[in-house]
Amino acid sequence: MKRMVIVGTQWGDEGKGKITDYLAQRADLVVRYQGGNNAGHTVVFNGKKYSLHLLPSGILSPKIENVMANGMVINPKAFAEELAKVDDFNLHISDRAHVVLPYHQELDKAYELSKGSDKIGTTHKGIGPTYTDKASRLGMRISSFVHPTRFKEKLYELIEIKNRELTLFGYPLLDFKSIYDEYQSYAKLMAPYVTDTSLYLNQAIEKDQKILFEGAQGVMLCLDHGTYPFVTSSSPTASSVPLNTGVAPWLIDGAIGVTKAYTTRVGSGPMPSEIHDALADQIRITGNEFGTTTGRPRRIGWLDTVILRHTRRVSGLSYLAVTLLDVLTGIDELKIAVSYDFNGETIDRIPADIEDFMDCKPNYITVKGWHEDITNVKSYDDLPQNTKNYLDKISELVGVPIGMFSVGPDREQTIMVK
Ligand code: 2SA
Ligand code: MG
Repeated sequence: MKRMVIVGTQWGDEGKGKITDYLAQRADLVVRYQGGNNAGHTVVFNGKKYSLHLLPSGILSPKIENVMANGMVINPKAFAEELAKVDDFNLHISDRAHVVLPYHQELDKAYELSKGSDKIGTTHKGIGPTYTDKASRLGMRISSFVHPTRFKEKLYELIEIKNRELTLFGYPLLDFKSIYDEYQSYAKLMAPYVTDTSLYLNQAIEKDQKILFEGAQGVMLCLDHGTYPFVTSSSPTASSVPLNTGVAPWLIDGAIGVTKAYTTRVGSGPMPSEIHDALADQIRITGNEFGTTTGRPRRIGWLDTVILRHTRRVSGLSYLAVTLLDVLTGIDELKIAVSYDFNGETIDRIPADIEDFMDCKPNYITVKGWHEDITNVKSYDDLPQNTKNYLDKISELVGVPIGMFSVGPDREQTIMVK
């Protein structure tokens, strides 16, 4: 399969960066297609740990062409900071992606504050307001941002409008001149990389090149198919790739569903299989479950296959890559959610209304855990029988084969299942 999508099947942080990095060894291009610097992808390269937020996970390899496609929202300041940390890379930025500007971050905070206890728990990176402006036709495309004169004109007009909005929230007014002066330098830095990436991708496809489309966040955070309103403002599904990159749907071969061996969530919103006991703390520490972008502790829960079947339906999944399997070592019994009890009815779907989803209580099955150290296994056959049983059970319940699993952060700890 030449053109595959890496999809987070839960609420993000499934280890997509690690899986992308592993598969990128055999890819020609790595493409980010949605979100912005709300993402946090940890990649270990030559023994050094990198936290990527905006740049695609192939950026550390000089052999790979990296694309930031039209579906992304790009914060120029964050871009400049991240670019300074890498060298010897190939990068192409879509002229149709949208720019995150300082007022987007201010408005992100203002909206959250005004929601009080119902706040989403966003990353405060201005992602929602930038996509809102894109839909309201008040956004700024990268093409205008890097243009020698249009950026100044458009920014001036937009700041006038946005200052009115900030005034309503009692926020200080933004100063056009200082933002323009600062952002102009980022525009100069970005300009050489800007191109029509749909054209570029379609040319790569004509040359039969191998492409990985790297999702950020996870399907449960999808604006359409996730736990609305506790979602991000883009679609992390495989089905969003054609729109967000300008590539025909039938030119994409399949999707790899990256699934954590348990469940985590950062930010507010329901999570039926959440656990709060000492075991949750143990998993959080062992799995280093703290946000890459914000450092927030992640909420912990059992694996929930209602969610994974939902993800399979709404996104499409060819096979699963089960990550962080080693974190479950030493737990006597593992629970897996297989359906929900919803007002006395057993259901296998996610209700659309968040109030109904909050009423869903998971029904679990219990499987035996394992105590053997699995961090050095080199194949599926090397795994203890109970670990194999756990993986087999997940595959059976989700109806998708397990193609890969990982038992640690290093490349050698990601293993293909033959
Ligand atoms: P936003 O900022 O508008 O996208 O927030 C809306 C919701 O989406 C969640 N969200 C995430 N959840 C998990 N991981 C994300 N990326 C970072 C990471 C997060 C971090 O990889 O660790 O460092 O805290 C991510 N990005 C957005 C967010 O929590 C809200 O629930
Ligand atoms: Mg992450």
